[in-house]
Amino acid sequence: LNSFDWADAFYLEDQLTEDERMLRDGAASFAQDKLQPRVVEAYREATVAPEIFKEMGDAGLLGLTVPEEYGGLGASYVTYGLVAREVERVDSGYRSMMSVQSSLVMYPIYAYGSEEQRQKYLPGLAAGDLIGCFGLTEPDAGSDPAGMKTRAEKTATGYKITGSKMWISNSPIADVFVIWAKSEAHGGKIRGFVLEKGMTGLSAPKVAGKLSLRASVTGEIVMDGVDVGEDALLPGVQGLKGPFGCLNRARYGIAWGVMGAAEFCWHAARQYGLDRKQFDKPLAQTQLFQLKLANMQTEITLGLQGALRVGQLMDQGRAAPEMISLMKRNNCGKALDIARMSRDMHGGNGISEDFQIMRHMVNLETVNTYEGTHDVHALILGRAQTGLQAFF
Ligand code: TGC
Ligand code: FAD
Repeated sequence: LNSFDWADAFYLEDQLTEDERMLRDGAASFAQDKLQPRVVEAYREATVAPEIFKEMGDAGLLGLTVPEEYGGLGASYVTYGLVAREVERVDSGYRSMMSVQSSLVMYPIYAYGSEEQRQKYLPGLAAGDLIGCFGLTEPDAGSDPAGMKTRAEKTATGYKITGSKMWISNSPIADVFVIWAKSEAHGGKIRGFVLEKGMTGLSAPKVAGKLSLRASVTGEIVMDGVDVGEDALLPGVQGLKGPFGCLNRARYGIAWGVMGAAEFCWHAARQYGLDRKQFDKPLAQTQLFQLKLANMQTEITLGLQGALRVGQLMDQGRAAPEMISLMKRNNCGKALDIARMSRDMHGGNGISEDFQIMRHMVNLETVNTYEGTHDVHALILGRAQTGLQAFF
């Protein structure tokens, strides 16, 4: 009989290259040594911790897929996913900090930016000396970003940008703001601009009262007639496919990341069930407990395998956005179910910060919502198979 590894049912390890395993192991050590010891307090206190970017940069975790000449590692998308899984095994907020910087700030500057913009920003962002944020969502334009009101008006030397963005990860501590606005000079098309902290009219107040993703700071971006030069425009893209090109990458990373959070919750439930006795036997010896563990193992095994497949297709340049919607939606929804189940299986201890399950559970509520809600991704998949769009 072939052996069965309960924690790696389909031998995911065998399907990775040596480089992928090596970079993954480095990220796992970083996450456990540097992030895990601070997360419980950081979450409770909602600590703003800009120094984490520098630590991530030193560990080589920022802009992994960006070529080495700009400070990245030129690594595969599979590696990027594996790293997201290790960081989110600790906390979704830390993975969020990393994925915004990598997929939503470095990627558009690399893919759509001029050579000057690449040279100016990418090395500092890769090192974590600069912190980036990505402003697409607005108070009245979330699932429907085409409804954005932010405008770029042409001036003699560049543009004047007016509008406000809402729910922006990292914005209160950001140095570099990639923002999306409708540009009258380009027929009202959506264009990307790179703004910098300290520009007149630019501010980024923190969103207070967040009960989820508390280890990652979230803010607004207020642009009150911010004057920028022509050099702030990202020249290489126009239309919604600009921001969506970035979202494809971040959503893909999330599909892996949430499996890390789910694995944490699953392993914790298994161990708790082995350790805790009720009615004179371990909880893990009851049928209901084992059914829940089997469901968790099944969903995580399938979720990881699907994420790996999409990553390999991305590395081959063959991934379609719908594949990413399928995995982002499935894995976020399943991870949230698993976290809720694990919370229940821990009984009263499940609500304690010490057991860390409820933190993951509450974080996953955000992850299921941002980067396209669970239902919005269903509509993307529904449209792809019927040819009928049901958004409006
Ligand atoms: P639609 O007509 O479908 O498309 C408009 C144009 O965009 C192109 N496009 C894509 N291009 C590349 N990749 C994709 N995934 C693309 N999806 C669409 C499309 O080809 C078209 O191009 P063109 O040249 O023909 O104009 O647009 P729609 O307005 O009907 O869109 C509907 C919908 C629902 C699919 C879309 O708007 C959507 O996905 N909404 C969700 C919004 C969202 O995901 N927001 C995320 C904000 S960022 C964030 O949450 C960061 S959290 C990060 C963290 O902390 O980790
Ligand atoms: P809405 O779009 O108003 O949706 C509300 C509900 O209606 C959802 O259940 C949704 O599924 C449903 N719904 C919407 N449209 C339809 C429809 N046509 N049919 C059926 N149901 C529908 N954005 C950024 O740009 N940058 C960031 O860095 C960023 N970070 C974030 C960090 C956090 C902590 C959070 C919470 C959000 C962040 N976001 C960011 C914003 C995020 O992407 C949006 O919250 C998300 O896209 C949903 O938009 P909304 O909140 O306006 O909800």
